[in-house]
Amino acid sequence: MGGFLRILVATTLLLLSVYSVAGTTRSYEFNIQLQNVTRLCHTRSMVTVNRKFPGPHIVATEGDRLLIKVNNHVSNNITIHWHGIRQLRSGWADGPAYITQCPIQTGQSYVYNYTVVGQRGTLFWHAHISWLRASLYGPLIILLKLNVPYPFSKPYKEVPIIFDTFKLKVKPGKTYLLRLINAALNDELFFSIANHTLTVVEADAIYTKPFDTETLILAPGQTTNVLLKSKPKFPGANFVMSARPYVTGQRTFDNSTVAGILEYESSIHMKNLPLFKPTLPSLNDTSFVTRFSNRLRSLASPQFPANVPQKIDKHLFFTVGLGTSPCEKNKTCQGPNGTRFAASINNVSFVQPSVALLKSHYSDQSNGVYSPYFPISPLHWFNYTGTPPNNTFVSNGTKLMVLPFNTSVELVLQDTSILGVESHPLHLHGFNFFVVGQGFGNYDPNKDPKNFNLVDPIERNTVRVPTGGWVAIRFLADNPGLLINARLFLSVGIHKIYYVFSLISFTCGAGVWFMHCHLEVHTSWGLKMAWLVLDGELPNQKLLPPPADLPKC
Ligand SMILES: *[C@@H]1O[C@H](CO)[C@@H](O)[C@H](O)[C@H]1NC(C)=O
Ligand SMILES: *[C@@H]1O[C@H](CO)[C@@H](O)[C@H](O)[C@H]1NC(C)=O
Ligand SMILES: *[C@@H]1O[C@H](CO)[C@@H](O)[C@H](O)[C@H]1NC(C)=O
Ligand SMILES: *[C@@H]1O[C@H](CO)[C@@H](O)[C@H](O)[C@H]1NC(C)=O
Ligand SMILES: *[C@@H]1O[C@H](CO)[C@@H](O)[C@H](O)[C@H]1NC(C)=O
Ligand SMILES: *[C@@H]1O[C@H](CO)[C@@H](O)[C@H](O)[C@H]1NC(C)=O
Ligand SMILES: *[C@@H]1O[C@H](CO)[C@@H](O)[C@H](O)[C@H]1NC(C)=O
Ligand SMILES: *[C@@H]1O[C@H](CO)[C@@H](O)[C@H](O)[C@H]1NC(C)=O
Ligand SMILES: *[C@@H]1O[C@H](CO)[C@@H](O)[C@H](O)[C@H]1NC(C)=O
Ligand SMILES: *[C@@H]1O[C@H](CO)[C@@H](O)[C@H](O)[C@H]1NC(C)=O
Ligand SMILES: *[C@@H]1O[C@H](CO)[C@@H](O)[C@H](O)[C@H]1NC(C)=O
Ligand SMILES: *[C@@H]1O[C@H](CO)[C@@H](O)[C@H](O)[C@H]1NC(C)=O
Ligand SMILES: [Cu+2]
Repeated sequence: MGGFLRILVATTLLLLSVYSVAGTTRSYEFNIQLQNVTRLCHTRSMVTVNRKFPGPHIVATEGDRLLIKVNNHVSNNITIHWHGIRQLRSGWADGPAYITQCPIQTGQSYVYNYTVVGQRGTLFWHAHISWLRASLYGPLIILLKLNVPYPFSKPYKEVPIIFDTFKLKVKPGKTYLLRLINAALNDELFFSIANHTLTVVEADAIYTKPFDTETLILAPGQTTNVLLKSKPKFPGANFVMSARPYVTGQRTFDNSTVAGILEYESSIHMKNLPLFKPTLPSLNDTSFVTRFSNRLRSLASPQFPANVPQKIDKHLFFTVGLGTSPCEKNKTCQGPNGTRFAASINNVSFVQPSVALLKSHYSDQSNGVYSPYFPISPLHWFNYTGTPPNNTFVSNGTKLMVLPFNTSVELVLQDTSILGVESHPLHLHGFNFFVVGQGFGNYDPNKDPKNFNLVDPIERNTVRVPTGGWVAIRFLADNPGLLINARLFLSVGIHKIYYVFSLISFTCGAGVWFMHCHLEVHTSWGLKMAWLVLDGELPNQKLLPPPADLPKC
């Protein structure tokens, strides 16, 4: 990456100015403070944003720049992640601690500065360091540009629902858009409203082909927009809205049912109305979950196309699952036979570095911080979902998968049976991906690709690796970079070609994008890795320089 002269052909400089005319700047201030919060009869002191729990709503319109100033007034280190935001060229604002930034330490501030490009819908924000997202989270809602309609009829009202606090009062004969966010630490959730059918229209801020269902399933990190049509007339009843976990592995879980109430507004005040409760699938109803996942399809309309990569440059196969590490001396560990619980991807349990990976790459100081050789497949074949190997130990390291700009990737994520099969919601930062196939047992590279959906697969940022199964995803590694809208390009009619002579200095940009299980317990055991996507050739395919206030380690 030394200093040498490169000749670049750039056809896009003018386009950049076309893009930058859009949007306004919206500023928010997050004061990280302790607050006593009472939940389920217990008062606890919690780390909060602006003494609110859940935290404030961030609302932006597609094309806006967001400036969110985070002031840390607590003793914990803090970072905030904008879950699902692509962060084109602004990787410094992504948030995972020691991946794209050092933590904001006590008394320090950092301004997250990014533009929302080509995205609209429901996302959320949360802390991305240790377990702090337990209390630091809130909705992030991207509104459509003025005069751009929804691809479904306009709802009467929109309601964000994060499962711990929800009460809903509706009028008869109206359509409501519910923005459902699963911000739980460790629980996938079923959700249902008694006597009401819901129409799914969006998942992870991507429009879906609408479909009706009584029950939804959301993994931690997933969001879903649904339309709720209220009954045409006052029903003379109240309806329970329930959320309850879907459980696969053997670990302990919170088996309680969170309930809210759907009430109808009425001119007459009525007491002792009957209360109806929904019937939820059983805690381990994997066949419901599979059917539901298979029904999710991208809208794939001319306006909102599904640009599924058709030609693949890089085929990758990652096992994901649990394992063990030796217990440190003089410690007691909870794992089997006195070992320590661990989790890994391709048998590499991620070791968190003590400096931020993005900065160490950018300043060419990555020696000894990470290895660029993340394995493209497991080192040894084993029957991934059959009888597990006797040796459950994992290896460990800080390894990155390096991709040249614009690599099209197909990644198969395979669950393992080591210490038991379990569903793992994998979240990829910096990208949406298409879920082209899934199944149970071991992935078969000869048979399974024949059944891939390359037409209208669901596009999302978090996908469940089925318990004892596999999922195949595809994405284009175009980040850092700016999406070039070809139609806009033609309609604006710019045909100038710029020859840019640029001296590449000793610094070199990239995107460093975290990928991890969104069950916090598995992340803490090491079920995580990072991708390093190199800058492209064009000026607008490069990471911008780090902001001056980027925290230091
Ligand atoms: C929380 O409650 C404790 C005990 O009542 C009190 O000492 C503390 O000042 C309270 N903290 C806040 C931030 O209100
Ligand atoms: C936000 O980032 C943009 C693009 O790098 C920059 O021009 C602008 O000055 C930044 N704003 C603040 C307040 O840091
Ligand atoms: C709600 O559903 C229950 C069970 O299916 C049914 O018995 C009841 O009549 C329904 N009530 C209303 C108000 O729709
Ligand atoms: C939830 O777990 C507790 C304790 O393990 C148990 O007593 C209770 O029966 C469980 N409840 C349900 C609904 O499974
Ligand atoms: C689900 O749980 C029930 C009750 O605990 C059990 O009888 C059943 O075998 C389980 N099903 C699966 C597929 O694990
Ligand atoms: C472990 O504990 C023993 C006895 O308490 C002590 O002598 C020894 O130094 C400890 N070892 C380490 C590595 O801390
Ligand atoms: C624990 O030890 C027993 C006996 O040595 C062995 O059979 C078993 O496989 C071990 N379990 C794990 C998870 O290593
Ligand atoms: C893997 O294990 C499963 C379940 O025990 C078994 O049905 C299958 O035949 C095994 N596959 C291979 C290739 O050994
Ligand atoms: C595990 O250990 C048992 C007993 O030592 C042995 O019979 C078996 O073949 C081993 N399994 C594997 C997969 O290596
Ligand atoms: C994982 O790596 C450890 C340490 O190198 C090794 O002992 C173990 O056999 C490996 N497991 C698998 C499934 O490859
Ligand atoms: C990495 O693996 C080695 C060898 O098993 C172990 O001693 C060490 O504690 C592990 N490091 C971490 C951070 O888990
Ligand atoms: C906070 O982060 C800094 C920089 O990485 C680190 O040196 C320090 O130990 C951390 N403090 C806590 C309480 O984790
Ligand atoms: Cu997991």
